[in-house]
Amino acid sequence: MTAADYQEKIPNNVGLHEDRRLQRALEAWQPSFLAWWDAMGPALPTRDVYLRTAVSVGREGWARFGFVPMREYRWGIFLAERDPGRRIAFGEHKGEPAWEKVPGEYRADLRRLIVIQGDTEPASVEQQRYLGATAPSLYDLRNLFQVNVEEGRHLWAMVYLLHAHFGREGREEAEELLRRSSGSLESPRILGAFNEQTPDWLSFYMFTYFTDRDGKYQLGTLKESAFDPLSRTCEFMLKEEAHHMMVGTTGIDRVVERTAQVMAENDTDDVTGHGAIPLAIIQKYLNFHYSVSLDLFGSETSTNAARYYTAGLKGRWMEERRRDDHALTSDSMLVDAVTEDGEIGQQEVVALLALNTDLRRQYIADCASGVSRWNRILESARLPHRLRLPHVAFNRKVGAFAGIDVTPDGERLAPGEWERRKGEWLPTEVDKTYVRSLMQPVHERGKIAAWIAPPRQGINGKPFDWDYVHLS
Ligand code: BYC
Ligand code: FE
Ligand code: FE
Repeated sequence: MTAADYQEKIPNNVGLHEDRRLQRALEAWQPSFLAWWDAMGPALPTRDVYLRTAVSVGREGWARFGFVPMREYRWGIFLAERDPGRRIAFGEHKGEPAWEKVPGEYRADLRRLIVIQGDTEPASVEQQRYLGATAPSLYDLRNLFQVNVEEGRHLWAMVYLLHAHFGREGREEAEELLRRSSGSLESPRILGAFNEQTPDWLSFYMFTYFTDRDGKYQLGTLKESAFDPLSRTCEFMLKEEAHHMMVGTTGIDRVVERTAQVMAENDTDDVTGHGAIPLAIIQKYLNFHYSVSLDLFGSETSTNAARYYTAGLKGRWMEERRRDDHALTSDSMLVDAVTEDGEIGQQEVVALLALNTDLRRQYIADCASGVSRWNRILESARLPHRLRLPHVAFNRKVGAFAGIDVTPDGERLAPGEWERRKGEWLPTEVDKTYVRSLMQPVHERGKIAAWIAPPRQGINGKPFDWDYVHLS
């Protein structure tokens, strides 16, 4: 049951051929998707790319690798295997069988969650559209395209749920997902970070490290959903997400490694003369991507999140490993807050209201592991410099800290000071221009740009020195 039927127009393991109406609806959406891909997807012309394609959902061999023209990528619909005995793990329906259909009373909330999730997927492809033209190597170019096609598949995953379970409204939402676009003034993408630019490869690695990681945590909570098709979809998406994390983590590793090498060899912090990226600029990019990604978790206290949880729509990270009543009506939690006299502090609230904070904290701990990793690279180069995560209140636009200005250390700034000093902490036009000046394409097999170290490993057992992408 798990292998996809590749004879079909839309590869799937959901028995699409058994539901003619749904199949026709998705087949009608497919040309819109391709038109969007042509207009908003990767701009660099290629003949074919060495890509992973999901073909099954089993533990082993769920994907196969091969050269494919990107436009012919088989974006398919895959749900993790169904557990017929699955029960709801939290909220007021705890212990009841998971739902195969959307309960009427939760239709609007579920639709909203699926639309928000679906909106981010094509947004990231749009943000990364022009990066191919400046790839530091064919290996990196291939990874960019792998991320792009999989985010395209994640869009398919959400569109499938909308078409299969939300009727006409779902079909309209599916059209809207292709109509909004990243950074547009008239119809922007829904969440802030997805309207920012990803103009260079340092931004791309930061995005895949910090913003795709929000995806990991949000998908992890939707995987707990009582709505079983959503749960199974997210479970499978998480498999692909691991590669996106790898691209970000090792991408930043390699930038830091190269910078550290130039610093150590030349005994200087100013690596610009050697075509590397100064640590100070890396830190500013980190500050930016981390803080806009923190915003993606919503407000510290949220009645939306409480409602989703009580209804069983969205759980917690690792819900089943938590040792509490999974209802959270009597527990309390300390959340970040700004006190009445304007100090950064904490406030005690009912745990149910603190779910965004709970998830954000899990995410922050995970982000910190990357920073330790990059600091180990600096350490082995015998450099005293260290990278760090800025304070949780730094540069926030959503939630308790949206109204205050603080330094990366969390110190309050006097009015006007933020405007004057933000260039110390966030990338300035000068920084961005410098980074962009380094973004010269290296599209030759086995070669790599001077601002980044080569990867330790290639893809799927292939060496770094391999023709991962055939340009046209
Ligand atoms: N920008 O009650 P609150 C991924 C809105 S990434 C703009 O705290 P809630 C991926 C909010 O909508 C994962 N607006 O919000 C990564 C609400 O509006 P209304 C994406 C924002 O609902 C890389 C109001 O402010 N998936 O997969 O508790 C590449 C009050 O907020 C923002 C999901 O997000 C923002 N940043 O939490 C590709 C999962 N934040 O109701 C893909 C689904 C909040 O007043 N989404 N607002 O009109 C959710 O679970 C929740 O909606 C949120 C927000 C966590 C996003
Ligand atoms: Fe995704
Ligand atoms: Fe992703």
